[in-house]
Amino acid sequence: MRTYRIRHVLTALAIAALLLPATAAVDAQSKGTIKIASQSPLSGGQAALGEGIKLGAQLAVEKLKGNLEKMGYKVEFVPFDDQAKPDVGVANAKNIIADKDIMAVIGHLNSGVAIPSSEVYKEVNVVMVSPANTNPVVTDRGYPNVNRVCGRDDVQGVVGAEFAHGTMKIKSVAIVHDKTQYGQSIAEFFKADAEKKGIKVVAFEGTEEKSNFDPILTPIKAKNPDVIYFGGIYDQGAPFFKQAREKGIKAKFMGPDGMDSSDLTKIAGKAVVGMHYTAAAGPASVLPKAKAFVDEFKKKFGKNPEPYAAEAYDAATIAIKAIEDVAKGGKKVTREDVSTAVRKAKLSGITGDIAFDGKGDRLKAQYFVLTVASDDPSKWGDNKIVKQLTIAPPAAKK
Ligand code: ABU
Repeated sequence: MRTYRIRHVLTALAIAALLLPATAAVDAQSKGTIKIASQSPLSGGQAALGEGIKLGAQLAVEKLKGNLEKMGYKVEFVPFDDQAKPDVGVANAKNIIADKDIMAVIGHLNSGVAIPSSEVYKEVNVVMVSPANTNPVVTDRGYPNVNRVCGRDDVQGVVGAEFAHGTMKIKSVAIVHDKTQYGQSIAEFFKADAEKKGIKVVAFEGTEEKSNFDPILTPIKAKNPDVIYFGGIYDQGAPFFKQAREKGIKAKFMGPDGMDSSDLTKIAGKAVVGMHYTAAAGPASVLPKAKAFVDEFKKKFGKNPEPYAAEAYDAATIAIKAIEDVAKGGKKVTREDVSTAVRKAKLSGITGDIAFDGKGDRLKAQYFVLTVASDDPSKWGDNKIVKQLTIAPPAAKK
């Protein structure tokens, strides 16, 4: 009788032991998987900024996924490498929309990649929150699923021209761009406003050349402009400026936020010390609420966050909170509902207050003019802010 009882109890305990963990596991993931993707260049010459975007988004997902997990979701972060190439971004975007668990994309770095990729996201309403894409077309298409937490080039170009005219007092400029949707467009915005202010544009030229800039620099040297402005990204701008100095060109150097990476000084060294560049987002080192982020980023990844990493953190935070809001209602989480929730989101983020207008532009974006302070890449965060502005996006054209 006693043996029977013991056996009975042991059997019951064994069944409970088998059932309990299984039940707990089902509870933790019973609602399925939610994935948040990033797209940015993780290989090639622009990987410094692209990796920063990935890591900023990853940090936010890791820190903030707890509430969704408590609700029964498994949360995953899935980074994609767009290689700064439009065709690769679009191919990744097709894979992203095919994975029905992906509810949001944080990206891209390059507007020329974000614009065609977001045409794909739009097909199924996957929300994109961009940390870095500044070309006006990104949001001017009026897509309900496309948003950005950074500023716009039609404002950034004017901020640069205003600084060149009002502060630097320049009389002439040579403008070179990289022929991309971003680089050519920011160069055109800068040019239009510089001309309006009476600055003489002595050259305006596009190039895809990456290493030998002599054919472009020789005629520019002959024209002896006060400033050379490069509309593009640092991986091309850095060797361009380095060769300009090596050639004995005395002009001051300027560029847009595409120059905003520690790799600019890693490649160009002393040639770019003292150059001015505009930024369409705040340097994390001077954002009061980003201090904990900077410390945590350094501790976890062993390096400083590159520009746009903090914006990627905020972009991912908005996406996670929007998913949470949809899930809280007890409804099935759909891409459409997440997209709607992101557009209505209000976040007191590490880069400041974020809310979007009807087109997905940040209501009050920050713009900066900075001066490169040192040829030491580890001191990129110490670049001097010489101008700081908060500007609303231009009103939508009717
Ligand atoms: N805005 C910096 C990255 C360049 C781009 O928007 O294409």
